[in-house]
Amino acid sequence: AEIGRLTGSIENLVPLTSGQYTTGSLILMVSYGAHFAFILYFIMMSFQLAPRYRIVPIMSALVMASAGLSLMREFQIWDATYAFNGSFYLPMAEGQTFTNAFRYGNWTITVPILLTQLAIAFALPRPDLHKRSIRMIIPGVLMIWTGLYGQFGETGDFSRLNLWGVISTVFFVWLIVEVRGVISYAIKTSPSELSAWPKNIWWYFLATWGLYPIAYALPQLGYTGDIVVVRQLLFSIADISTKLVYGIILSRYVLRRSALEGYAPAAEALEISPLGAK
Ligand code: RET
Repeated sequence: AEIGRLTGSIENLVPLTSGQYTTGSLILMVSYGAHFAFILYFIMMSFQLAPRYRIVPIMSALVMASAGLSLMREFQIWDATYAFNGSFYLPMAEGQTFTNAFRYGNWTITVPILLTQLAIAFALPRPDLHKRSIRMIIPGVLMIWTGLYGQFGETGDFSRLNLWGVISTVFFVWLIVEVRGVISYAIKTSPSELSAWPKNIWWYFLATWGLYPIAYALPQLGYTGDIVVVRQLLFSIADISTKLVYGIILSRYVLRRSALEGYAPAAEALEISPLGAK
């Protein structure tokens, strides 16, 4: 257990029952499977959109590939970390350790994409698009890196976890203010039929991005197998919500917007048979 503490992940400290081990494997497997499956969905979706919005689902496809690979890696190290001793799954039995740090590394790629995607979906004009995106990306990346550093403290006395958690939260609040700026622009400029969308996306953003700090803080409730599994579950729910479902929502928004702005997709996309059309 002393060596486990040095690894900075509670996964390396507690034995799991076979139910907990299998549930953890399942959660990670479903997560990467879902992300990979939706790559194709988002690519196909792009064909239905006006050219200026096509990049929105394409960015989701990139996020799916990147997150899918990272989650597959988490699945593999989960698998390699635990060894069955006849009654329990013991961590580090073969010297392999678990870490959630790869997740944070992956967010460094996906979070800037997700934020830029929002600004493009809401059709910010050029100079604003760049300025606003960068203003969201800077606090976003600082939030992740301070949290990455802090999460190694989850096996200590929690002072490092909490200090860097608070610093990261300051950047999160700054990010929220910047995102609100983009949402306010979208409320003003969305076609009136779609004016409810930015407001709903705002609440959806807060509810789903807010799951990550809960997962970060969870080890403070105790070093138990249930906490280990519940945290992987929370991360997975958050991942599927902030990337996959978020991508679907933004794609649906730009699909409607394409139509309202006069874009007519090709006949086959509307499922009109060339023979039936007069
Ligand atoms: C940390 C550290 C503790 C404090 C806060 C955090 C916030 C993390 C967030 C992450 C979002 C990640 C996304 C990934 C998608 O690929 C870093 C856990 C506030 C909000 C959306």
